[in-house]
Amino acid sequence: NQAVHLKDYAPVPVTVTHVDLTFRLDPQATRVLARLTCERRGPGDMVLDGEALRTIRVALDGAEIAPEIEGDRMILRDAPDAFVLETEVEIAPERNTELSGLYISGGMYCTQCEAEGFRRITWMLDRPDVMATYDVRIESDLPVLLSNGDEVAQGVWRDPWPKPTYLFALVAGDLVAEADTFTTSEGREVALNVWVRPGDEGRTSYAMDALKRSMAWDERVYGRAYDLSVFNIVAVDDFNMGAMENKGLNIFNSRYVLASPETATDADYANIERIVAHEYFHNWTGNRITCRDWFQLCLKEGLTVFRDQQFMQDMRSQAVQRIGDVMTLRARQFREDAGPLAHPVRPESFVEINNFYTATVYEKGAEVIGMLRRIVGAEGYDRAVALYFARHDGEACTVEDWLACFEEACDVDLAQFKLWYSQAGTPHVEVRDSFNDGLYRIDMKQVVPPTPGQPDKAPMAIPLAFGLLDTAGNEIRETEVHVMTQAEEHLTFEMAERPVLSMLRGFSGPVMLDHPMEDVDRLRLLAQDTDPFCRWEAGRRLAKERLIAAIGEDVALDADWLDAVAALATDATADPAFRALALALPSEDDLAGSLHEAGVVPDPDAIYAARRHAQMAMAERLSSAIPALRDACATAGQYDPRAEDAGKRALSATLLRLQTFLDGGAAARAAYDAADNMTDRMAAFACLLEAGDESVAARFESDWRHDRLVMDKWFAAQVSHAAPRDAVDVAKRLTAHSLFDPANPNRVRSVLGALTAANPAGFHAPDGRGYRFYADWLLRLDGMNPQLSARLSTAFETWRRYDADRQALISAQLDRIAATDGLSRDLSEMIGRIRG
Ligand code: B3K
Ligand code: ZN
Repeated sequence: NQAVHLKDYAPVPVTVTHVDLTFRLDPQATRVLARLTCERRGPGDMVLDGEALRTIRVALDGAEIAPEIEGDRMILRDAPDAFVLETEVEIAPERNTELSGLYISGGMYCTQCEAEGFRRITWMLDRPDVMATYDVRIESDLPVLLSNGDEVAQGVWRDPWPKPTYLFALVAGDLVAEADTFTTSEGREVALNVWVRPGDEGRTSYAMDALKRSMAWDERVYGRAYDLSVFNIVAVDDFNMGAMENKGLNIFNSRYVLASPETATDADYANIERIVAHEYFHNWTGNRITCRDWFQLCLKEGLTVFRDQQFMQDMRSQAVQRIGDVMTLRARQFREDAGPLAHPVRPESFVEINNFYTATVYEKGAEVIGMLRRIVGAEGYDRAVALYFARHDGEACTVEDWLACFEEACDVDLAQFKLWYSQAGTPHVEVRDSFNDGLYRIDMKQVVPPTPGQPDKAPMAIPLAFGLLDTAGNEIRETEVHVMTQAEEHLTFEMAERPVLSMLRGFSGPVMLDHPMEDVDRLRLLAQDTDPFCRWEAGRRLAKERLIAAIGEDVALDADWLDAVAALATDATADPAFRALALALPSEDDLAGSLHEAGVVPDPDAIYAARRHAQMAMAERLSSAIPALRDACATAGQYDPRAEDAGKRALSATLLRLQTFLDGGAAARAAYDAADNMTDRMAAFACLLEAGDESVAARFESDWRHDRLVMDKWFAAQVSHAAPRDAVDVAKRLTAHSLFDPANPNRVRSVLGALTAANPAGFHAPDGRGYRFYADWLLRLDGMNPQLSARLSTAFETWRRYDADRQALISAQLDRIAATDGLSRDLSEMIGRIRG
């Protein structure tokens, strides 16, 4: 298992400019005939990639040749300057359990080629800097035959836009579509289709609506219009990730397409909106301008996540969206950055590239774009991005190409800023402020912690947005951005009285802020800050301090804090979605991470107990108000997935959770019976599971057995809301359920992912049974689907946080996995990095 290094990048000596493919589809023996139009660009051998192919014939300019094949490579020596290489191979889509390349899901053929799946379809230069036009012919009796580009005849497709292999797609099946059209700003009529299996046709309208809004938004905000006459989306049940941006033929995990009020929650609707937008936006940031090599992955992913976040802020509430994005960043990326899997936004080496589709590349990559925009301003950003599109359309680019557009368009020097791409680890920013004799002083210090392979770090360029309030809560200095570049800096201001500092407004940089503050000042920010992120953050800090103080102790929670919580909960002028966020306590994993940062070994059971204790105190404080508050959250008329009603349902669900602490589930039972949509039903279901209701799971199952996506929720909820001492047994029992299917990644994640992500006290059972159960499954899954086992293995990335006994138990499981014969490249790289 050889590592690939960024520094070794070299362009290909012979490239492919056009690909002509014919597929004779068969589940066991699909024939793929390829004609590659090749051109020499420099001296050297042509080395093609192929994996799990049965090679039948190879010909150069029509003459059959005996190819030199070494493992997964075919080497062509002394190739002429221009030639056509023909190959014929056989593959077995039905046996493809890795879900990479061409496979079958729910009776339909589909493909997943990013990052290196195309080589499992045919011999090719399977790398993103080789961009070719494609002609595709699909031979099959199936009624719907799709590929990239425009349809020339039934089953015959031509993609005029040069693209790398990873954007290739093919779908064939018995499918039905919701069809619509969109006319671009350039006057192009585009046929839009969302393809699903018969039976699912009533559940596509939200995805279609999101697609049309995405197309309009990208024209309006980025000036980018669509460039083909058709845009197809296909929903498949078995999929390793969320979705894939193949040119003109996006393939989606069905959970991010299908929605109806009865079957999907508000969170599902929001995810559909965001992911449809994300994949669509890739058409320009990823497809038209792609990555030179896989080290540049953040060039398309960080930027496209940033764009989908902007889109969601425009479609929904800016404040709520930003807070949610920061919560995700902290929960996934800060966690990654603090452990053995920490890596730069642009990694310098990898063994298996699929292991680097991470929160760091995606979410921190998006933060880096957001910081750039803050530094150069909105107009500068627009100029730089316009230059990027104009200069690099049709090219495979690097981070350097991207930054050069900013340096030229905005006349800035980004040499220090570039460290964000190469230095891993979350910077700690320490802020101390003081007031003396009319002078207010802010002292700032930054430290970037060591990460694997990077013991010493240089100071970063960190945009710190801040504002100042007076002690009555009025803003006396509006938001300004200070770009910190030194390890230590200070700012001074002349003022009549001591102000209250609102620091890191809008979460202006992906850093950990250490800014001690008196409770009264935090309470002021919570009540009055004009920056909604800092308002929420003040409440979160207060809650975290109290929870941490309560861990392992039986301390009463102070009235000031509970009063502030109650004031927010009952503030009818504030957005219900914001109130729901402000009432939610930091997660168990968040608390464990904070304790570890502070040098304290986290105890998962004590954290669980402290959170329950705080929730009980909140419930008691709010008890008399809850029924009226929940009534005020009632929505009028039909279920509407948009943010306004979703916010009311979110607040209502938060309150129902608290009420369950008081009434043992009586209100939740009524809510379950009354629910006319899946959001309310799942909220009540969770409460009832936590209250120990014995019959609700069976009732849910008999109502929804027939529905795969709803049953995923049923599996996940039971594990998530089990009492910690039962969680592993519940998970075990569910993996033995007749509807548990290890070949379906969604179903696997709904049990194994829920155990580690949503029930940490259960997973970390002191006797190690959670670790053993989990490791057994990683090994079993690895033989079928290495991308899935490798992804799931990240549950162990926090193992060094825990006590010596737990570390020994986990370490034994990691050793056992590492010692297993035939481990995939994916999982063995992950386990190696996690063990450190
Ligand atoms: N580009 C794909 C992710 C591919 C993951 C390959 N293991 C989806 C996305 O980010 O839009
Ligand atoms: Zn993406």
